[in-house]
Amino acid sequence: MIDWKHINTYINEADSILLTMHENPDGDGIGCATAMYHYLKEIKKDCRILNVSLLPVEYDFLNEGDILETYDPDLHNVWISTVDLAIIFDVGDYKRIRELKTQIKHNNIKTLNIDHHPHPEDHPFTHNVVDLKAASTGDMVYDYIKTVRNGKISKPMAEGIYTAVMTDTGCFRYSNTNTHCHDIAIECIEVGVNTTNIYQLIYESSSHSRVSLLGNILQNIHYELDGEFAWFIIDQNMMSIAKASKADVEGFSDFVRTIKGVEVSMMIMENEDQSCRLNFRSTGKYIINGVAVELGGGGHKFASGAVINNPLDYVVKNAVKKMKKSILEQRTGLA
Ligand SMILES: [Mn+2]
Repeated sequence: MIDWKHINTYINEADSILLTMHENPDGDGIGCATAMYHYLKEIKKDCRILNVSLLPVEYDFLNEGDILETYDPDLHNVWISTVDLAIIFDVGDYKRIRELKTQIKHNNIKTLNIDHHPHPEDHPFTHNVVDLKAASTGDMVYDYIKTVRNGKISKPMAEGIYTAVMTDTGCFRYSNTNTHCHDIAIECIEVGVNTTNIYQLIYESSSHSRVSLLGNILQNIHYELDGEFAWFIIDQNMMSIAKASKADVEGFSDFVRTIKGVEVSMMIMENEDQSCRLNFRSTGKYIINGVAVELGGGGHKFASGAVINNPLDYVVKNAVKKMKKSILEQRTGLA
């Protein structure tokens, strides 16, 4: 059990608090940050949410009052120099906050990591709060707020928490979904969160570019190991033909994983700078974060990823080979 009362002392001691989450943030990171922001404002803390990436448009509804800011050294470095504590949500790997990490170090700011991804024993944080069993980091932020604050959570907090839990459980469908997720959802509905609206804003707002890119990908899925392993490539050429942006590919690996017979899906995406982003999803039969770690990334047992500074051809060959080997080894273990 996490001792949230004790963790609260770190937050109480700080007057000025920076909230952040991994680059290319998803609903969990964004929802945690806004929920915590509304709580910290309520207890009169000086606080700001900064992220190195632009906010994906589908999460605009959480950005009332422009509280989700994209980090800009000219705009923010003076304020950051006054910060006492940085709370980092859902980061998975500390380097994924990019330049903010440099600023935090430069200003000697204490860090509180709140995450449901594994971190090494020799983690770089002042305080490391990890719950691997939590379906989302949003579950943890909810637990914190419920411990330190009386009554039901407020609606602005609930909108962030609901978004976090909904997106990280694939709308309460993935194997990580538990009674706690549903209990949280009940409270969110009770305080007035419009769950249908949030669902539609996030999942029923595909751009034409996204659909066009998806169409291209679906024509070119590679099936291996009797169809249990499905992988696909997105290169820069496909991106430009579809006029797609990075945010347009979110959820593609989840989609490919839903194909009948597929146990593991893998996306290999070529970034603008020629590095490659890998995404792995598993239905639960095979553990896939081992391969992600081998390739320099990390994540959960059944949802993980990596960024590799190698050309696409090399990454495809290497990642496909490693994943096939891992699945075959696990098959032997299962037999
Ligand atoms: Mn998460």
